[in-house]
Amino acid sequence: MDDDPNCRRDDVRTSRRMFLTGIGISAAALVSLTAGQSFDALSPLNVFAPRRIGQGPQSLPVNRTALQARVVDTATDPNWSLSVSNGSASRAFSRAELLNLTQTEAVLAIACVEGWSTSASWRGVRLRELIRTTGAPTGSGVRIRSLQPRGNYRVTEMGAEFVDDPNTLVALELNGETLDLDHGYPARIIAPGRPGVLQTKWLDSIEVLA
Ligand SMILES: Nc1nc2c(c(=O)[nH]1)N[C@H]1C(S)=C(S)[C@@H](COP(=O)(O)O)O[C@H]1N2
Ligand SMILES: [Mo]
Repeated sequence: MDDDPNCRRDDVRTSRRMFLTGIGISAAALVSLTAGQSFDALSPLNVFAPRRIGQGPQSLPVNRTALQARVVDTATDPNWSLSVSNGSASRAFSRAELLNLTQTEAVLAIACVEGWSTSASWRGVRLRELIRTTGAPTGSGVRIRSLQPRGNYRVTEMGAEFVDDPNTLVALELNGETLDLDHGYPARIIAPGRPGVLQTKWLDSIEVLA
């Protein structure tokens, strides 16, 4: 039976067809992944690769790099701190101080309108616990600012339903490592069920809304 030549030919044809189908699928996936990209003159070599799923740092795509967002200097400043304020009550947390607070881990997806969605393991401080240090009660909304000097995603607001979610984090680590600069180092927001555009990277301040 094993030596039946017809049988072998069939097997060869079948696997060749499967192989070609596989190529068709990956080419289509690549086109749909890259179709919405804009090519930034700032980093002509770096724009294509990072957005392919799994090809960015820490196995996660990057929509806008730290270089493109012009945050490299401010985000790597050793004197960086995250300002958390609630009216006149205000505190500043260095990265080391944030790491000293209770850390929570959550597997959450980033879903970008450009057409990709990737899950990752995030670790950091619960947003609701962080704002509690300024006396903010549950049910508070916040305004979140990025270090990014300009652009659409530098300021976002988050309603209490997301702030109070125990998996909404000020993330400091991604997939078991220090957050990569392109993923929002020194700290970023990650919350369940929010569009990617609201998962603010390179945090500067969090302000409790009255
Ligand atoms: N400050 C800032 N945060 C940002 C963005 C940005 O351009 N600036 N892009 C957002 C968008 S559109 C997405 S999809 C996610 C992508 O996160 P990642 O690059 O870590 O994968 O970050 C979000 N956070
Ligand atoms: Mo996005």
